[in-house]
Amino acid sequence: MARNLTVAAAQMGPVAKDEPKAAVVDRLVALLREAAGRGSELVVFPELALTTFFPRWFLDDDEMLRYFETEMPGPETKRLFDEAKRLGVGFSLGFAELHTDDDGVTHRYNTQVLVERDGTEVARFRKVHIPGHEGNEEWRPFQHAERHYFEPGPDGFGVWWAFGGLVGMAICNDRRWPETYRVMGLQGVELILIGYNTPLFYAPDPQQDALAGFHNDLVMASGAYQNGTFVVGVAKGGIEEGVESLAQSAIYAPSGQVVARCVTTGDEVAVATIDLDFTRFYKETLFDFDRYRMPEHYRLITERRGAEPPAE
Ligand code: ING
Repeated sequence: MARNLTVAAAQMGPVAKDEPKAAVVDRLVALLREAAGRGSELVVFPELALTTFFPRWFLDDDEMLRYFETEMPGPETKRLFDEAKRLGVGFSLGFAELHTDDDGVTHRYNTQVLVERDGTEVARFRKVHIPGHEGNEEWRPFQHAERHYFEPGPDGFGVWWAFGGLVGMAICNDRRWPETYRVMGLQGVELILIGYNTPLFYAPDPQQDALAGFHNDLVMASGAYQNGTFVVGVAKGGIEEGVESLAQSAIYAPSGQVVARCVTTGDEVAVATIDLDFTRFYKETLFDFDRYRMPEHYRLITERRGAEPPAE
């Protein structure tokens, strides 16, 4: 019996530094409505979807805080939540979160929220791998100062029953690390939702620039294949405040194949109806963890890996 789910990659083009949040929310609502009109039940928005990618500058606290949300939904984003509920569509949304914990400590996270079709919040994921640098590095044509703005999420990678299956989340740089997929794979994940903002110029090693699209597909397709899960990767792309970022949002099957892909660098919806039971063709054959990768195998592999080099 198929467990069909129609998902949409809701890619965004650039968000200008001074673009009013109301105008950005208008764009998100338009993408949501287009996706719903094409039968989507779950719409995936990019990382930091509400604002320009502000870590490209080194801002002082006052300037920075304008880009953070103290509540989600808040006064400016509530209409996105209301419209999704009215349409009976769920979504995931990336945003900069100012969170005060039970001890009264305020944290700054790069966050993605998952909302079900009835409007209930399923979960919040806070980005684990915070890339870039902490200080203002004058040698760079633009900053990637995420480590100045965000602290790593404290909860790692979880999975949740939603949309008829086991759903997990990751954000941008998380998608490059194998642990991201494996930790969720070991929890049986069937669908991973990822937003990203990826500049095409990588200052520490510009040789990688020409491989940006290849590396993007490589990590999400292999993460999908090696863990028997669907992966949805959604960009905020195009030339944003003078910085060109990768688009190429796509939906990947557990086979590693691309099921649907955006073809522009702007606001664009790519939709696919996926069968979550298709994951079983990989989870119950090639990648049957219980059969082929028992816990003791990990001990053997790690013990061998620690071997010392032979004495000179
Ligand atoms: N962005 C980038 C990413 O991992 C980056 C950081 C840029 C890595 C360019 C490599 C090359 O896609 C975020 N926001 O994590």
